[in-house]
Amino acid sequence: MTVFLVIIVLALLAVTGWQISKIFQLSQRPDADTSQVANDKDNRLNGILMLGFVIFLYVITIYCFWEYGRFYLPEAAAEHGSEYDNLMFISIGLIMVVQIITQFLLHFFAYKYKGKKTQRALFYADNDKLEFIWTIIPVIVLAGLIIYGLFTWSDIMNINEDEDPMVIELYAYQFDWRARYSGEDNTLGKANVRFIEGVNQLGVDESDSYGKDDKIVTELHLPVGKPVLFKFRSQDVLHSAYFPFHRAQMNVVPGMITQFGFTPTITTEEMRQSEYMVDKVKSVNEERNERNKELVAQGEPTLDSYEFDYFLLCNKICGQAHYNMQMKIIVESEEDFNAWLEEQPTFGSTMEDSSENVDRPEDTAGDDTPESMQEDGSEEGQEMENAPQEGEEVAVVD
Ligand SMILES: [Cu+2]
Repeated sequence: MTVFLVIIVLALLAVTGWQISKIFQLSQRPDADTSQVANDKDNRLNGILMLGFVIFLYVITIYCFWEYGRFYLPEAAAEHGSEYDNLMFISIGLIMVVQIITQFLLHFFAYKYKGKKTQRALFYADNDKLEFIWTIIPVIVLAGLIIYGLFTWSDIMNINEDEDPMVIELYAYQFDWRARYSGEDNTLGKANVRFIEGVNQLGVDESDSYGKDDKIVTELHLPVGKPVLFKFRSQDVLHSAYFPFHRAQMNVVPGMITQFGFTPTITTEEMRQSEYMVDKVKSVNEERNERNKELVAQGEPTLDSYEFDYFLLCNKICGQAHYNMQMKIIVESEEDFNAWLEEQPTFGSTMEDSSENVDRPEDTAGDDTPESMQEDGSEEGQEMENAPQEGEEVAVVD
C-alpha cells in the first residue's frame, strides 16, 4: 500500500513539474531566445558545471578518506598479509593517480574549450605518436600489475607441504561453524553428509581410523607462527570463510572441499595491545557508554563493554541468520594451544560416549540430535549468546 502511495505521489510530482515548466515557457517575453541551439551563455554554464562536478568528486573523495579512513584494518595478522596488502595498495594507488589526472583533464578541457560563437573547432585527424604513447604506457603498466598479481596469487595460494602445516577442517552450515582438528596423525578422517546422525554433526566416517583422533570444536584456536591448512566443507548452501584480520577468504561449497593455508603471526593478546586496537576498543566503548545512558533511562539492560577478538565470518549471504554466522578465533602461544587441544574430546570418544548412552535409554529419552543441528539450523542457546546487541558492531568487520 505504501509503495502504491509513493508511486502516486511521485507521478503527481512529475506532472506538477511538467506543468510548471509549461507555465515558465508561456510566461517568457516574446523576444526571448527560444532557439534549440546552445548559445554562448548555455555553453559557459555547462563548462562551469563540468568543472564544478569534478571538484565536487574530489571533495567527496577527500572527505571519505578523512571520515572513513579509521575503518581500515590494521596490519595483517598472517604471514602472507603484507604481500596481499601491498598488491592492493599499489593497485589502488595507481588507479587513483591515473583517475585524478584523467578526470581532471576531461572536465577541465570541457570547460576550457567550451563552445563560442566566434571560434571554430580545429580539424585534427590523428597523431600516431600520441596514440602510440597512450597505448604503450597502459599496456606496460597493466601487464606489470597483472604479472605482479599472478605472482602474489600463486605465493598466497600455493601451500608449501614441506612446512608440514597443521590440517584443520572448517565446516559451515546454516548458520554456524565447526572446526575439526585432524589429531596426532594430522590427517582428517573421511566425512560425508550421509553419515550425519546424532552427535556426529559433521558426518565423519566412523569406519575410517584417521577420524578417531579428530577433535570437533566450536571455537577455533591457532598456535602463533605455525602454518595451518584449512579444508572447507559446507553442509547445505554456499558459504564463504572470511578472516578479515588474516586477509583470507575462501568459498565453502557444498559437495566439494576447498582449501586455504596461512600462518598467523599476531596473537589475540598482542592484537588487543596494539595501538590501533586500544584506540578502536576505546572508541567503541565510549559509544556503548553513551548508548548505555539511554538504555538505563529506558530501564533496559545495558551493553557489555567490548573486547577485541578475531572472528571467522561468513561472507556469502547464505540465509536469514547469515549476519550472525561467526566463530571466535583465538591465536595463542603454542603451549597454550597444546594445553587447550589436549582438553578437547576426540571424535572416537564422543561416539563411544553417545553409544553408551543409547545402550541405557533412560538417560537419553527421546531425540539425541544436538540442539545445534535441529532442522531450522538455529541454536537456541548459542544464538542468544552470539546475537549482537543493538548498537554493537556486528562481528567487528571494520
Ligand atoms: Cu553462511
